[in-house]
Amino acid sequence: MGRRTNLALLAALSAAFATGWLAFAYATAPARWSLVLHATTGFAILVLVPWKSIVIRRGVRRRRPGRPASVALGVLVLASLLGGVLHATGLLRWWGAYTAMELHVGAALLAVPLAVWHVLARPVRPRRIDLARRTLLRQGATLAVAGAAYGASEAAVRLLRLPGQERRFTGSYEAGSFQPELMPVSSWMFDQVPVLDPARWRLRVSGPSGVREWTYEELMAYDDRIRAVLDCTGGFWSGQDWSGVLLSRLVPEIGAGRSVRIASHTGYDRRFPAGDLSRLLLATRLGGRPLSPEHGHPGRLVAADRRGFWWVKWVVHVEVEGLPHWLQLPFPLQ
Ligand code: HEM
Ligand code: HEM
Ligand SMILES: Nc1nc2c(c(=O)[nH]1)N[C@H]1C(S)=C(S)[C@@H](COP(=O)(O)O)O[C@H]1N2
Ligand SMILES: [Mo]
Repeated sequence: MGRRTNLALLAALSAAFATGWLAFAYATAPARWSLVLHATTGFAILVLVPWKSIVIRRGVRRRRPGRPASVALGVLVLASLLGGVLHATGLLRWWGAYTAMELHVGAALLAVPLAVWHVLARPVRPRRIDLARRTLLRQGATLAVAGAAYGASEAAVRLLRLPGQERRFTGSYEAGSFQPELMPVSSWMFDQVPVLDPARWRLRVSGPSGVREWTYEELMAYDDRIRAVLDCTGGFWSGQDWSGVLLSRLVPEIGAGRSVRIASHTGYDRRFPAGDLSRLLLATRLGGRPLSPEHGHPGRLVAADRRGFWWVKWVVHVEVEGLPHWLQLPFPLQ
């Protein structure tokens, strides 16, 4: 019994972790489906709590070494669950300088090494009987109860008109749309805002056909416009009017299979497929005004339909490469 509870917990925990990141990878419909699975597997952990508490009581009596680490794991998983629910309901969206979503993901990340240790230090061997019909039915029932709990939580958010009803399909909340001075400023993790001198700044465009350096003034002469939503994985979205120059004007025709790496002054970078160039804007203006340092002055990328972490700020380099675009970490490290 305890064994199967632990295995079910392992499955739910892994699924919640994977689907959370999957949702972060999209700014389109798959984000919604990932989040339905995510919330369901997240709630499944709560459904398993009564059974797990039996395992815990037994384990605590045995006084196994490393018990504080198991307790810390419990605290972090519960903190993550709480952060997720606070974000989704909108009951508490900020905790000091951090959003509930940042705490949600931060606690989950901290829990990973403890969870790996816990499973290695208290191994549970799967048995053939775990695939028996009765067991699968029980796991299915756990998922069904979790799904119902999620459905009920979404219904409650609407019925009680909690702020969560305003969320976009990615779970993000609107902030400062078409009011650039109210648009939140965000970094993926640790990047600091550099202040760059536009007179000395250059945009270096390089590829097989050579290198061309553009000045700020030259780029400001363009007025390609895009209205787009920046949807930050930190939990906010903001619609704005951006203008600047489409990358397809700066980069000569390149074959499919090639990719374009957009790099920041800070070293932060993302790689895009060649086919995206005509939809990627190197923005020099937000709402008709030059960018502020925080929003990427002198130039930042606008990548409509991609999550905020693709919108590289303080761009200094556009580099055509022979590498396929998917040959990069799915998320930045900086
Ligand atoms: C949400 C995730 C989990 C939390 C918060 C958690 C927490 C705990 C705690 C507090 C204990 C009792 C103290 C101790 O023995 O250190 C414990 C025991 C145990 N856990 Fe977990 N656990 C989790 C998931 C898992 C998973 C995924 C497995 C294995 C696949 C597992 C296997 C065990 C085992 C075998 C014991 C010892 C039972 C005994 O000695 O009688 N746990 N867990
Ligand atoms: C310990 C692992 C995790 C658990 C147990 C968990 C569980 C949950 C729960 C219960 C919710 C609330 C759902 C609702 O009430 O609608 C939630 C929301 C959310 N989680 Fe997680 N989560 C975990 C890790 C992650 C990670 C690693 C990410 C992203 C990388 C993530 C992204 C999200 C997002 C975007 C939401 C908001 C969904 C919405 O507002 O509709 N989660 N999570
Ligand atoms: N160089 C650089 N560009 C970056 C980031 C970063 O950390 N470094 N963060 C990204 C993330 S996660 C988001 S959501 C947007 C935020 O843009 P904003 O500050 O203009 O709202 O910038 C993106 N561009
Ligand atoms: Mo972000």
